[in-house]
Amino acid sequence: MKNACVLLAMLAIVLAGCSRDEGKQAGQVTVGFSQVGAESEWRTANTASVKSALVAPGFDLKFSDAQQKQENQIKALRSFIAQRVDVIAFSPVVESGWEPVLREAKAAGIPVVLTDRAVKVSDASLYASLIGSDFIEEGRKAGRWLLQDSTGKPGPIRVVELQGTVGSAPAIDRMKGFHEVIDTDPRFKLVRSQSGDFTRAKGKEVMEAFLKAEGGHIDVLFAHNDDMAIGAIQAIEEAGLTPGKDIRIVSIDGVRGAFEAMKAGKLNATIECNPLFGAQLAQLIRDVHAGKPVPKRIVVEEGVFTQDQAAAALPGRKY
Ligand code: GYE
Repeated sequence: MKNACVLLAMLAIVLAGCSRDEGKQAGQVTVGFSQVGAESEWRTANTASVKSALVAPGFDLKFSDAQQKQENQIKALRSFIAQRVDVIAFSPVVESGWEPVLREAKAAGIPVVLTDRAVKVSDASLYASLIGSDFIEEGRKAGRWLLQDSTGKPGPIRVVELQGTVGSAPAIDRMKGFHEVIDTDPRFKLVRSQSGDFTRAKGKEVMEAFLKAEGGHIDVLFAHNDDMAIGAIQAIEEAGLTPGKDIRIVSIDGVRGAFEAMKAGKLNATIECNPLFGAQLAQLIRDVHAGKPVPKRIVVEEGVFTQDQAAAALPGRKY
């Protein structure tokens, strides 16, 4: 079979029928990567970063998009196990419900690397490492920015919150970090908090409902990502209010759209969440595959940006 394949290649005939191993280059690591979806600008940048790092000849990447559904991710993971990839990497859409499939991977001897989002499992040996941001700290940074920006302002300060995907690590942790900070100041009143699933369309829809329910009496919006904030900005404008002034807005990610909104005075601050860890992930996968010891947690470094910095920072932004 192998000789037959070589012959076919020499004759420039399509290599249909040859198995993966026969086509694989020596030392190449086959990686099954299951991505959350394409719900946000952040995710698009993350996918591009991962895809550009996991390339031949070092890697053979099998990429699967779960369209924000856990059942799709579980199916993808099972198919990676059946194909006997060398390493599985995935960004889990939600935190819970992974134990059975992770046990299957472990039984098959396939190491798993988590990217971006965490899982809740009782046995930490079910994954090798998690590379991604500290979402609790991001929530705290948003809270600290709000406290500082509210210096001298009288209470009550009416806050609404657009949460990310229900049950996802960033939604749970950002909420936790933010409340940890603002709950120390009795001027802040959380009047509404609901999921906008990390998308612009839902962010707009939920903000419309908030504005209606509160008769426009909202002072601050905290959105768990920039895309939802951008959707909400539209809803605020359509309601005849001025985003960034009538309603101060802080969100998370630091995508280009957020910098543009800040430059236009419509968004007040964004907390950076860096999606460009493809190269670091590639190294991590190589190490895991080689059986080297790796840190259980790799935290991506990030900052805070405000309106006054937006115009200067925008040209240098890479996502
Ligand atoms: O903030 C959001 C995306 O998991 C950090 O998911 C990621 C989040 C990011 O949809 O925009």
